[in-house]
Amino acid sequence: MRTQVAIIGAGPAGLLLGQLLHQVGIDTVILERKSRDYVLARIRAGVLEQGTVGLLDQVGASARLHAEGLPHHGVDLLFGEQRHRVALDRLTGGKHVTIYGQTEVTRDLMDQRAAQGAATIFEAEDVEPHGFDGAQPFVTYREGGTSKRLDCYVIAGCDGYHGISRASVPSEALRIFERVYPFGWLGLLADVPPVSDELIYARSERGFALCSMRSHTRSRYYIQCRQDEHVDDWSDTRFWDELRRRLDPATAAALTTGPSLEKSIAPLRSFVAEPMRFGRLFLAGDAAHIVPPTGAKGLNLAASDVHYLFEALRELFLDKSEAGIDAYSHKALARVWKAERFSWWLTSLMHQFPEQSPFEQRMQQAELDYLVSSEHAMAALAENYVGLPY
Ligand code: FAS
Ligand code: PHB
Repeated sequence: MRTQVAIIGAGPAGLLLGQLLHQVGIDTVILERKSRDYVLARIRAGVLEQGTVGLLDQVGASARLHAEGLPHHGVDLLFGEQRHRVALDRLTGGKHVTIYGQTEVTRDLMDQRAAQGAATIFEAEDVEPHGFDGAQPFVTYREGGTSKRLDCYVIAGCDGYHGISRASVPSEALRIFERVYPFGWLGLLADVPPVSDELIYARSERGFALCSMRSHTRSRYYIQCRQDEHVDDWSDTRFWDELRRRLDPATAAALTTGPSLEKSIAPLRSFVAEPMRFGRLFLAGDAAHIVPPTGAKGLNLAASDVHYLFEALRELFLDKSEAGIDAYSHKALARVWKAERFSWWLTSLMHQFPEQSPFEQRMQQAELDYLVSSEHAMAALAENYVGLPY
């Protein structure tokens, strides 16, 4: 089999890239190691920047998002039992974010791709990129036990942090930058109404908590937990009790609890692999970088990478110019590092660090007090939260 662009991974990055390329007549095949249902069962991000919404508009996969997504014009910071609203729209000249689960973004893109007859091979086993340092790259894989080969002109590695693409690059060609945080996030999804109309990021002596949502009837909550915690040690009751302890009394009293639909623990790390291009292999999304979810940047960075990569590949195939692909890594990394900084900063500000000195505790508190007392500081937070320009 032959295609122009072989895409490894059917997460948001791979699917969005596939649809952008398909729309301008560039042939793609997506190879995904899991089943469609497995991919859709993952509970991940919930906040979309306007740039991400714009890309979904561009590929015509945003009808449900506009019908069901929730525009949010502010977020709350909670500390010292006080809630402080960050007025995103007022501080950014009218920008906002949209609450719409990554699961639904993935579903919409999968459904559109299937309806348009573009090729996605699910449950592709042992996917492996080859020859990307030369002019005839190809990908091997097994489908239903049969070994197959996909010849292509370019390979897009959209296979996430644990994928094969970055792992296939010689280690001497990679520069890795990483910070692993000494805690994780225990997340719970439940069909209960959200405790507030907007998200609440809470810093308490017991640890961080986040009150988020998927709709007016489905809530998503997180509490900071130790790295060595096991989700089986957290009954729903224990989770709800701990969440209440990390909120102010009025918010805790307003909390509606119920049985969990999903509960999981995610590790937190900041990670960047440079560069994001190796000959004819291009990395996009979590395959190249990871952010702690505090800043709601993971999914949105995947989208901006895909925007840059799509423009580069369109130039390559339609204008026969390599200027775009030569500039891709530098252009994508410029935005990646700004989002890494914001995510690291907000994580460092809002979480309890086990080895934190009393001085560092005071620095956190002073920074929060300064933040909510300064229009300029709040504007800086807001412009990063809604998403820096592409
Ligand atoms: P993805 O990991 O989503 O997709 C990669 C795809 O490649 C997967 O479907 C995988 O099955 C496939 N794949 C992997 N190896 C392969 C191989 N060898 N062959 C073929 N296919 C292969 N971000 C937020 O903004 N907010 C959050 O709350 C949040 N929570 C998260 C919780 C968890 C547990 C994780 C892991 C991430 C979370 N993220 C969150 C970040 C997340 O949303 C990512 O940024 C987003 O999924 C990035 O999309 P992709 O780059 O497409 O990678
Ligand atoms: C979520 O709803 O899953 C979510 C929202 C905001 C974040 C992280 C996760 O910063």
